[in-house]
Amino acid sequence: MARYTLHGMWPSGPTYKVGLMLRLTNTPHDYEHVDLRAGAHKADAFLAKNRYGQVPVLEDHEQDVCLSQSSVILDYLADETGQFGGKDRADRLRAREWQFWAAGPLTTGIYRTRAVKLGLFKFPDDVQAANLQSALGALKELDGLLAGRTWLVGAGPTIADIDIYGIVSYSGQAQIDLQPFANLRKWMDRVEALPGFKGPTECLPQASVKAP
Ligand SMILES: N[C@@H](CCC(=O)N[C@@H](CS)C(=O)NCC(=O)O)C(=O)O
Repeated sequence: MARYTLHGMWPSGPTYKVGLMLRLTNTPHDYEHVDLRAGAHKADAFLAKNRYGQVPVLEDHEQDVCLSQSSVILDYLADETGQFGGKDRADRLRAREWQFWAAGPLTTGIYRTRAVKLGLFKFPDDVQAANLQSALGALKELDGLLAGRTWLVGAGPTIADIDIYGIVSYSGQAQIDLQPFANLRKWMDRVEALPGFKGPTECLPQASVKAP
């Protein structure tokens, strides 16, 4: 058995963030598909791993811990793998700032707009319009903050880049045009050039898989 098991579902953006981190750090792991449609995430066995009844969950069999919340999982894996954690504590705290920032209107705006476009959710028209405005406002802010920067924190890629890429990369499925955001598009190209990179539609298996 691999040290880690990622419990998730392939269309899930937060699961993708963790899958991407595991790929970029070349970390062997088992993958356990959680059938949300069948309610597997609300069954006692899953709730014992994650009280919130959501994917993703990362199980570390060596340390006997189960973690939820994709941003926390990335933080944990940065420590455990020694990769993408920044060069010092100040970098890590900056990365955490970005992750908390991204959990606001960027996440709500993009993921909810995408869910509507994919027919997974319905919102009243005014709520849908507000979600789109949230996404566009946050994307504009991000694009401005990326001016003159290669990565979000310091001189190299960190969990902040992986986390935020795992949100912004669903803009296409949300039918949000990134053309006006040139800094953002160049930064996305840099993330996509990292060794081991896989995009949101190819990173996660559609069924459970054991590590080779
Ligand atoms: N803040 C969480 C969000 C996780 C989340 O929303 N997961 C969704 C799938 S994308 C889920 O499990 N939804 C089922 C539910 O909430 O009942 C994270 O970043 O991990």
